[in-house]
Amino acid sequence: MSVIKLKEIEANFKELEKLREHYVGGVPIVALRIDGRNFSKYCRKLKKPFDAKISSAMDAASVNLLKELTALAVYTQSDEITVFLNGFDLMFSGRVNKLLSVSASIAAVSVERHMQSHLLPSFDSRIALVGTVQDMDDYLVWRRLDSRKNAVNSAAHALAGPKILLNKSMNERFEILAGSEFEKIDEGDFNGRLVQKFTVLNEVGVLRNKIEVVPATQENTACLIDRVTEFFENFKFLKD
Ligand SMILES: Nc1nc2c(ncn2[C@@H]2O[C@H](COP(=O)(O)OP(=O)(O)OP(=O)(O)O)[C@@H](O)[C@H]2O)c(=O)[nH]1
Ligand SMILES: [Mg+2]
Repeated sequence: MSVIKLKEIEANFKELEKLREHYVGGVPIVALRIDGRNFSKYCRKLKKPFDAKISSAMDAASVNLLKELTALAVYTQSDEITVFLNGFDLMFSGRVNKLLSVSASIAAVSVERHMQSHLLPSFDSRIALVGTVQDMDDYLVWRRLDSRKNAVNSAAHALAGPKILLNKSMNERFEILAGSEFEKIDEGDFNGRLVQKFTVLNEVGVLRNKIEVVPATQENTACLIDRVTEFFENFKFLKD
């Protein structure tokens, strides 16, 4: 094949790839939501309803995503992770394909490195232009409610089994937990967890980054939203 023909082929396929390339950005908050694929199978041998090892694997994956994607914050519950990004300063110039594929692969490698299951976990990843910091607050309300629903369902399922739960409302499922070891579900399992980065002064007066994983309680979520609001005030100031 001639060099000219090869160049033509290359240009053609590059153009076809470019047609499927999309870019995002232009709003304060962009979110990547990454979810374990078929995790009911991956977690089959784990403790029900809450397994500390898979939770810490999800936390480790969240920390890696926060670092690798220079995220504002990360939220995790069950087999899902939401990465909140600064929509004005996105990696890969906001290329959707890159953001989705890189985030899903970081999650899969991090989880398996922690679990050492010798299985093959994978994740899907989706992207949303969330909008303002207020919208990020609403997004967290939505995911935290989903976490509570998941937690109550899993605990009731582990206690009573699927047959008894048939046609039971959320409140009735909650009632099943009364008097059991799940009457008071751990805050991190109930609400999910927030992963956040702080800048702190160390003993010798040098600024250092510190990463913290905390339960996504109402109070911790409100603190995070305040911090992100402050971040954007300073970010605007730096840009002006
Ligand atoms: N045993 C155990 N399983 C867990 C734990 N956390 C998450 N899981 C499993 O992960 C699943 C997550 O739910 P989904 O994401 O809806 O289900 P999925 O099987 O991953 O299905 P797809 O996401 O559609 O591929 C739960 O149904 C559980 O089976 C845990 O702490 N212990
Ligand atoms: Mg899943």
